[in-house]
Amino acid sequence: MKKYEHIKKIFAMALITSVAQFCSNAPASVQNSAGYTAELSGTPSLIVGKNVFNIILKNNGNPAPGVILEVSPEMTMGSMVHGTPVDSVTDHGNGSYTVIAYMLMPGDMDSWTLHFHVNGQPIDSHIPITVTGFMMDQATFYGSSTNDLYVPDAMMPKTTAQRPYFVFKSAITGVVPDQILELYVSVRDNYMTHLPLATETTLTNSMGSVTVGSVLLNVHDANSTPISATPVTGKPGYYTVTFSAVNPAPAIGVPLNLDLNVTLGTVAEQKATSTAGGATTGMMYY
Ligand SMILES: [Cu+2]
Repeated sequence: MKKYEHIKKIFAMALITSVAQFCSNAPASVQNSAGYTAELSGTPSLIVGKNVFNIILKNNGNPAPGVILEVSPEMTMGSMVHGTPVDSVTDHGNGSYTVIAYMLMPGDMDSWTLHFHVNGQPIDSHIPITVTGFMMDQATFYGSSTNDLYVPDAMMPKTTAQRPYFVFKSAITGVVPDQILELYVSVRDNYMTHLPLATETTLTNSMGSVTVGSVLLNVHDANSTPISATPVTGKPGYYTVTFSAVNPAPAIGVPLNLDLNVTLGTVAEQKATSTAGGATTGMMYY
């Protein structure tokens, strides 16, 4: 699939997601995409952070390529349900679809489940999954400006909260000291919808919507020198940092420090590591 088609698809899926959310609470109006079934290919070990896995989609038992497949990992925490960032779903043309999803937190099969939509309609298949790993496998930041007050649950539009931003490792390439770290940064639009954080991403807030004007992500090297990450062209939400003898990478498993500055509309803000404000340097395992 060509890159731009891929990106168009992600935006199409985002629209479908927002429609589907309203439908899911009104069972009488839900049309199922009958006949479709989804299953996991193999038994992937899913972790907090980046996951790449394959879904086999069938229609009445036959491979079902060529549809818009939306994959939604959902976590149930008490009375609250939330999703997680899904970067892409790639159709291989033979009924197999590769999913890149970033899991926010660990959980057992009672808490995490994969749900699916085909061409915007839910299907009956859902797959309980187990996610291992640690909260420190990602870094979380929060906004506090009025522009960053968002509506977590579309069914409760009067309830607002401070918007979270999530940073994940995507890839580490090259040999020490010339290593390139690729990060994926996602921002929550509501509990179920997460978007890549990039210039011109439009977010829903308590006043309507607001557009990301700029993103500055600093990654601290082993000497605590901040290096500003570079957005990856054509891959919204992805940023790279180049370590070198001058800017050495931390050792694997040692915390990586970062800070995140985002302009929403015209309001620039350095994001904090808790909703109470204060600390601005986030931490995750390298
Ligand atoms: Cu959770």
